[in-house]
Amino acid sequence: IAARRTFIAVKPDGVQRRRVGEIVQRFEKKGFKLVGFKLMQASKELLREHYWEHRNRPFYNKLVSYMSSGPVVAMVWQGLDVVKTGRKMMGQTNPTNSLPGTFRGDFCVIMGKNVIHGSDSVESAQREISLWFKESELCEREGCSAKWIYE
Ligand code: DAT
Ligand code: MG
Repeated sequence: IAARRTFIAVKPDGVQRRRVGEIVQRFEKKGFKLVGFKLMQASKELLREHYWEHRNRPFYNKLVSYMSSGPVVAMVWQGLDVVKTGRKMMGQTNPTNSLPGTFRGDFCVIMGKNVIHGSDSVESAQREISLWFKESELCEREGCSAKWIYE
């Protein structure tokens, strides 16, 4: 079941620009299940760890500052192939290359303020979920609509 979970975060610009509702709505409409959700001011320490793979990139410090410039909404979504589909729903890293219909294609213009984060693989999803959430904060439950979404 862990392979069916992804970590999604609405970045500070997305929260300030009131895109939380629509992002949640699109994941819900698609058929994914919300199992974790919190509004929080992320510490630089957490963000440095979160973006550890980019630690040697020139944009790393700016990225960590941007991500700590206001609260983020951290979420865990569950469903079949949710990591891959979540990335498709997000669009490309650079909003210029993101198609309309994707969050980045619809909501933003530059890479440095690209509204949303989503795990890029099942392994990063597992790492990011355990970094941002305690096990007790995740609500596993039987979804009443599952039989209408899955065979
Ligand atoms: P993604 O968020 O699509 O997974 P990533 O993991 O490669 O992209 O990079 C993390 C974030 O860092 C990305 O959302 C925006 C920023 N970023 C990436 N590449 C950048 C670059 N070349 N210049 C400035 N910011 C960049
Ligand atoms: Mg990434």
